[in-house]
Amino acid sequence: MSSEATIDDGPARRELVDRLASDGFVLLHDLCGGEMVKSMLGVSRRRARAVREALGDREIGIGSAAGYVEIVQRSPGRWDVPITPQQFGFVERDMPWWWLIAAVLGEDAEHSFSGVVSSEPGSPAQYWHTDSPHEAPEHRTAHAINVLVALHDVPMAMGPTECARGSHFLTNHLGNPSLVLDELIYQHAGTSPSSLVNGAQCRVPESVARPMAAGTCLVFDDRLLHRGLANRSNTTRHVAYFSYRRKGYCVNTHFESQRSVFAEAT
Ligand SMILES: O=C(O)CCC(=O)C(=O)O
Repeated sequence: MSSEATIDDGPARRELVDRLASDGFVLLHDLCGGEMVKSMLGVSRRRARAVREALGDREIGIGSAAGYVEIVQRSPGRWDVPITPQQFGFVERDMPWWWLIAAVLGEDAEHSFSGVVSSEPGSPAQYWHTDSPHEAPEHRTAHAINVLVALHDVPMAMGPTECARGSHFLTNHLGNPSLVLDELIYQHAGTSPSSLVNGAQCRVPESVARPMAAGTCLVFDDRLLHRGLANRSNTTRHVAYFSYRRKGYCVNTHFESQRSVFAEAT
């Protein structure tokens, strides 16, 4: 896959910045070392266990508005538990991907969300979606970037994240009146790489999903069409995420609920 790379300095980094702009994603192999990954996995498992215990057997729907501050079910069996960089034990600007965030969003980029997404065995593939809307009818540079970190090896059977190459150029509902914003940012069965080019002269964006070795990072533009694939293995898949925004960008479709599992636990 052309969006894979290892990083040295200067030109290699420049190429990754350019590829993130053109493809909408890059895959960075071995970016996080074994100790870092082990520590993140430990923090993630402990936090997810505490939150799931507090949730107990209460029903929780799909999507951020139906969730809690501490947990959202993104799709059936796919749980998003927020964890701050501090809880992970990190200094934000020391993260091995920070240079890429700063190159795209600026040195004053802000952390917006982070946590772990855990997909249970049997959880189905998500519908294709974006994470936030375009800001203007013309194509602008990214306003938000996500970093997904494989916390263990994620073979295809465990359902890595799939990306539609270059689709961030096509998800602009402000420039294309045939697109419905809610069908892009909230998961919707009718949204797919081919639905973006319905009736248009351009090619359907290529769908790309690759196995991820522990410590590999997938970095993608918030406006890119992507989805978590089905977990067909017998083990829960854990992927940490770190989301960043350009200073001043404040649209939040990610965590819309105000209620706490701990406040409501009896
Ligand atoms: O689980 C994944 O691989 C991606 C999750 C995701 O894109 C989401 O829940 O918005």
